Amino acid sequence: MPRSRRLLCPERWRWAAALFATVLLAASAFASSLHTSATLQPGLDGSSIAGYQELAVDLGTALSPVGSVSLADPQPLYVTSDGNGTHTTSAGAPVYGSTFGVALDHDGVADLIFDGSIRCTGALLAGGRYILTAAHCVTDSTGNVNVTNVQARWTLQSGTITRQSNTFIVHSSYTGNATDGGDLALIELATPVPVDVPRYEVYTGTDPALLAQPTIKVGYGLKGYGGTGSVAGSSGTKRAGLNRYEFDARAVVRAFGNGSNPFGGSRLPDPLTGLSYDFDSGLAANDAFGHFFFGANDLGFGADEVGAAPGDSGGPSFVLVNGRWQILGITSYGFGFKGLPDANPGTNSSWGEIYVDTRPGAYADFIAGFAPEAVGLPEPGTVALLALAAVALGLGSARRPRR
Ligand SMILES: [Ca+2]
Ligand SMILES: [Ca+2]
Repeated sequence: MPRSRRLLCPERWRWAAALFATVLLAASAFASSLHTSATLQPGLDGSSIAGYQELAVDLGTALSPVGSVSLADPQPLYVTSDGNGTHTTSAGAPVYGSTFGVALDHDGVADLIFDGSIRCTGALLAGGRYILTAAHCVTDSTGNVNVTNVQARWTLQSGTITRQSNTFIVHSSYTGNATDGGDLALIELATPVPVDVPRYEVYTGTDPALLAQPTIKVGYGLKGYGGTGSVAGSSGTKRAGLNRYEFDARAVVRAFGNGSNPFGGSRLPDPLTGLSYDFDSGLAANDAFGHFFFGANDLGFGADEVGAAPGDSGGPSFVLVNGRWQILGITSYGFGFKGLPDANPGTNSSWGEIYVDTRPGAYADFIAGFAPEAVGLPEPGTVALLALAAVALGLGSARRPRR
């Protein structure tokens, strides 16, 4: 008889194992609560959500073709912008607690610098070994990895933590054109970052009402003002603001392409692999969805409204799910127009533009292969320990003959 099973037979070992399992579960519960019990602090602006109403994301593909529209070229985006230089964040100061009742601890959102020069944003996933970002941050236009190194930086109240990595895992469906969908990648870290860096889970559900909840977008991209757009050379400061998804990206791309991809892509994105939002000024004239799609009139979050700009790419949009902030989208690309509703014609992160985020929950199986804890599955080590504890408690098939 194997020694391990013999050891587990006596009753005293069962009690010891039960105690061990209890301590294990308690420790695990404590660990997972560390980042949700942060002291609530005032939100960035603390202002109310202007014009917020309960909506559902339109999950259908029934948007009418928009006909002939002068689209500005899409731009793979890299951060978040709004009023010029506003919405900055501070380490150790969770945001929007007064708005949502639960503040977002954004300290786990990393500033990513590839090969010393290209900036994107990423979110540390539960488990502490992987950073979720956009595929276009690490690939060329054919989808092949074209960077060799990244420095990830998290700024905490206690100081700055950096990690280098040269391991990039791009989703196999990514073609190199963000408008095709599949724009997500993982950065693998050789060692987990310290547990005082917050880490996040991905929302894997598709409840239309939840997909349409206000999201907090976080990124290190260019600053700017919605009336004019982004300001070159101004990235590197972490900002956070609000927006909300209104449509499945497939429906939007299809409508603007009158049935096919209008951006030089090779396909329409798969259903619900992306989500789309517009950047509202609060005026009907700049309401992009309201302009093109009958009934889609929503004027945004007023001073809290943000759009994405270069440097925000890969950055997370968080949604509140049962009291926890989870990642609903990651910044992928946007496009403007050569006239209204675009406040400053061209794709330049001005009001009246439309953006598309990847929905990582659509790629839960991919993520689970690396960071299972991030999609609600126990990490492998925990599975092994819990299985051991279950066997110890006599819950396992201890009498099953060994092969
Ligand atoms: Ca709108
Ligand atoms: Ca524009």
